[in-house]
Amino acid sequence: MKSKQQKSKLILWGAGTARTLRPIWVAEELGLIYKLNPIGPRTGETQTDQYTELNPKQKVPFCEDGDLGLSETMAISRYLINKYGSPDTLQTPDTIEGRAKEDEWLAFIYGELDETSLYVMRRHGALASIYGEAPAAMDAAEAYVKRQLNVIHKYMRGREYVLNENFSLSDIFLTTCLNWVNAYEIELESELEEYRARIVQRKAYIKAKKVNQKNS
Ligand SMILES: N[C@@H](CCC(=O)N[C@@H](CS)C(=O)NCC(=O)O)C(=O)O
Repeated sequence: MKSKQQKSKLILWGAGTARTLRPIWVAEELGLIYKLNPIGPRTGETQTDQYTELNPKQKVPFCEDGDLGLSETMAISRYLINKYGSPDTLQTPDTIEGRAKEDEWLAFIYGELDETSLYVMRRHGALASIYGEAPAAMDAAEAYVKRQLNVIHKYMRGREYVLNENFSLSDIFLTTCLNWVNAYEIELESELEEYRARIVQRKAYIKAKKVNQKNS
């Protein structure tokens, strides 16, 4: 595979979570050479002076590429695609309208499914000893997940990928969220489960999943 990457200066930080999987998956789709520092959240590894200097948010994932340091799953993934993507691998849509549709779905999947509902369930479920018990928030977040899934289910009917004919970053975000939904044993409509099951057969996903397990 022809790659725009000359010499590997790419370092990805973080492993073991749905969010750390995303930039690793993107890097695998792009065929990039990278070093993974598989630090995990809540292990103390994000709190060291060295890491805090790199990422004052003390969170994973984080990416270094030469002089550039980047946090935020979406920013890292988009950067890698914009810098190293190609028509053979992954690309940002090339029209303003296409990019707007990608923004729309990424914002919806990340904002509504990930942060507003699935992560709330994680914080007040498995991580309740840190973030506190909140049964009402858990119930509301689960109901909210189901509402967002209904929207996605209707939209995805008859579609191969989120953005029409091309596999894109939106599919990476959606699939990682659908995996998360499965892990919480929330029922998925059969079309969405079929979509998820199809996407997770991608070679790059299988490799990324293995790499991301390093620290879990
Ligand atoms: N908005 C950030 C969220 C990153 C995030 O919250 N990461 C979690 C792991 S999934 C973390 O590092 N938690 C450690 C902490 O909050 O101390 C992104 O999308 O990258």
